[in-house]
Amino acid sequence: MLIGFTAKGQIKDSFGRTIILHGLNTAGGAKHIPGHQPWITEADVNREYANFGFNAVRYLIFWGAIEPEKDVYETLYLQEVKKRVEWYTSRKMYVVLDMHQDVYGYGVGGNGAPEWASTQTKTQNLIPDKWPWWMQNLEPKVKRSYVEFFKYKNKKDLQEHYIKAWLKVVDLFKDNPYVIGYDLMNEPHGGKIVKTLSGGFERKWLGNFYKRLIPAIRAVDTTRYIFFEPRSFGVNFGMKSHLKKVNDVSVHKLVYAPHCYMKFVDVGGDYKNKDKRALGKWFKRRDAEAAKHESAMYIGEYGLSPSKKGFDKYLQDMLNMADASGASWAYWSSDPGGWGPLDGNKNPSPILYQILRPYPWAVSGQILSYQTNTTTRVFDMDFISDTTIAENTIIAVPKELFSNDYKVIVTGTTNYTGHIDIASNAYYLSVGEHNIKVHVQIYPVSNSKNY
Ligand code: 9MR
Repeated sequence: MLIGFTAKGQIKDSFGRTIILHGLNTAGGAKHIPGHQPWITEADVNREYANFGFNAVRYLIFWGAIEPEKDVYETLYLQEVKKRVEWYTSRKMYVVLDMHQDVYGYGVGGNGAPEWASTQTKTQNLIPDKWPWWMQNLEPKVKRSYVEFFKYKNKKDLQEHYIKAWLKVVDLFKDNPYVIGYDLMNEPHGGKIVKTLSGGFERKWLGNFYKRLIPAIRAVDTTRYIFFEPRSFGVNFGMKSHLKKVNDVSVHKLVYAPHCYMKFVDVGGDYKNKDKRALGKWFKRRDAEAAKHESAMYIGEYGLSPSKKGFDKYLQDMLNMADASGASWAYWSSDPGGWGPLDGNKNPSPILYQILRPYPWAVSGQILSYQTNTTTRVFDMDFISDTTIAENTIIAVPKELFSNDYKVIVTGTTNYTGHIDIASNAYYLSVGEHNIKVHVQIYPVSNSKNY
């Protein structure tokens, strides 16, 4: 039994509605290209909103793109980010800004930190390219860069510049209510393997880094959510995180944002029963950690190749567990082809139909539970109404799945009005009775295209 999400924190929008985020990471392809912008056009964003029923994006940004030379800030880059962020927020989609990095940074063969933020060492490329990419974290020059950054003591300017880069971003978005939060650092890694795996990295270096970064952001923005991640190595697979309780400053608006990549995704074969058990364990651990941090949970990344046997079953199990936990999520990633929900020609891939499902986009009240029956595609949700919130409750109903209309049954009250929003295909519901338990059921009509 997972810890119900009412026992953890919740994400609320500016109207006080409880929101669940479903969307894509956009985009891995931005890491190494000039300009560092993702592949998307505004029409692609609109398709996510109108056809796929996504209400959110995890948008990748890079310290190295913001401050490519020490003390030189690329305002053009930030303006281009802003333009694209507004493609989402003008549609009332929520944006999580993710300060991305893998393998530390550009100076040591990774992405994220600017070149100037690494000490070059003579040791070069001991790790073969054919190994999983994250094994590059074992390169001595990569390890040393992480240690210099997180140890702080001797190279304080690294973290100070990282914080300053964040503040440039915060300054740009702090008045946009649909920018829901800042994901402080993608997949933090401690460099030293033993220190990382045994918990020392999270307990000291990472925790202390958050203690510097969170107050710096709060000094200028007390409204956005701050998304923070545990270490990635091992925790992505389901190991325990050692991060001490993370505290906010003056407000409590934190979201726990771990990633889920089970071993079979990264280094194993097909999806089997034992993987389902491991997945269950991942959720149990992450749920307990979210409760400890008094934070809602956002699975900032999960994903796999559709060529893996059992990928569909895996995604169903994964998303059923996410619904049971009340966790928000972002699929890795939107990049067309490969793992993407769209193929290289931007046509739906088999991934798309597994990750689309109805969900509570925004609820005027307290969500008690929601789930989708993956065989019948029937969606059920219970919530307690709150009429002090004037905005509609919105339930996402992806048009790509429920193309020829759908039916809704509301029980628990007769005092309500509801309609289907033409632009998004979502169901808009307004309940007139306060503090009562409302049940909503949504089911596709029999001739729906993909049903
Ligand atoms: O999918 C990405 C792969 O193509 C890249 O080679 C790799 C290194 O840049 O990054 C992969 O994306 C990862 C993301 O950046 C962080 N979390 C895990 C993702 C999948 O491995």
